[in-house]
Amino acid sequence: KGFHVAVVGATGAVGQQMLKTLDERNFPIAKLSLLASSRSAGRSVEYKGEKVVIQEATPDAFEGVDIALFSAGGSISKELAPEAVKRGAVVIDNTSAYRMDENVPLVVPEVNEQDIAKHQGIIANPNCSTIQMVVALKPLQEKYGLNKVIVSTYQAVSGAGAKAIKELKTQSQAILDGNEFTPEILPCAGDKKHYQIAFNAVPQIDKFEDNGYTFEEMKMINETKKIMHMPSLEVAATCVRLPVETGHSESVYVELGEDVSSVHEIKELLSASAGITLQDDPEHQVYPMPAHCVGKNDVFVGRIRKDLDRENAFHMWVVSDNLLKGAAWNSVQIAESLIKLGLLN
Ligand code: A2P
Ligand code: 11C
Repeated sequence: KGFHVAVVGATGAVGQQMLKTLDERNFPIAKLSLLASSRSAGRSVEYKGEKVVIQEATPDAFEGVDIALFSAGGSISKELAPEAVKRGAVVIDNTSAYRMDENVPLVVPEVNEQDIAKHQGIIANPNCSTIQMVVALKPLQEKYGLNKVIVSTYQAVSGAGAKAIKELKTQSQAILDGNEFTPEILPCAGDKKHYQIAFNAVPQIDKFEDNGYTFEEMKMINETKKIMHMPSLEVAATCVRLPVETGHSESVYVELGEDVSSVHEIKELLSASAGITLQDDPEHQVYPMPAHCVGKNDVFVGRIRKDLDRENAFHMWVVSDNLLKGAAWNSVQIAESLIKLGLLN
């Protein structure tokens, strides 16, 4: 049996990875609707060797759809996700539009798969930098308890979409050629000023909130508490954009509910946990790096070491492909869980 699947934002950086992931997983698709803006309507994209014509995303395009994977920006999700639900689809939304809504489960299958059962039509896929961190935190929470997390991120431009990838490339080339250029997209397409990303590090991802944190930082803080069912977990984040095309990296400081008996025990725990690959061998210079994680579904963890001052604290380095586990793969995993849990008609 197959399902009618719609991909909204099919031409985007995440949408393209969704198609690749659906294909690789051999997802049971009876019919595939690829939706984007009117600019792309009529163009065609290949799926499993067959041409699929892109349609404009309109309410009626969701007629008969069973599962709709949204990744076309928050305003499109706000406008069209309810229309899809009205027509009987289950929406898996990869934008921030509904994540903090009480009636919407926010799901990372390795962490809180059972929350899917509470859905009322929409299931939210968390922010990419949140997902890879909570995958690494979950086994620690279960075994030792968690008191506090402080994360600093080193994020790739593909998190900001296809236009940001292009900006990094053209800007890098302009600098190498000694040509002038005008930053237009990063750090945040909707903000007033734009800065050079090539050969730079920019401590702003998304807009600033009134408390001095950026929206990306607040997403990491609030989403982590919701996914882990730990409203009082102490979390702080600093999010930085780097001239990396794909693969977010994070330095994570963790305070556990008990003293760390040995780093070896933490390494064993993480390497045996779902969705995690441990790459941690300082003697042989083995640690995760974005260039090595691109195209892989797992979350890679390394550089695990005890804090030198606090007995219950340690540090780790967490890397993952932000377009896969951070977006497309996590969304398709949610869809697979829906089927596995018998939650699709
Ligand atoms: P399009 O290519 O037609 O503009 P990215 O995150 O890589 O920038 O991709 C954004 C995705 O969202 C693209 O697939 C884009 O389609 C889609 N999109 C943008 N605006 C709209 C819109 N008004 N309606 C439907 N899809 C949209
Ligand atoms: C970035 N984390 O790297 C963002 C992209 O809320 O789904 C993901 C935005 C989101 O720019």
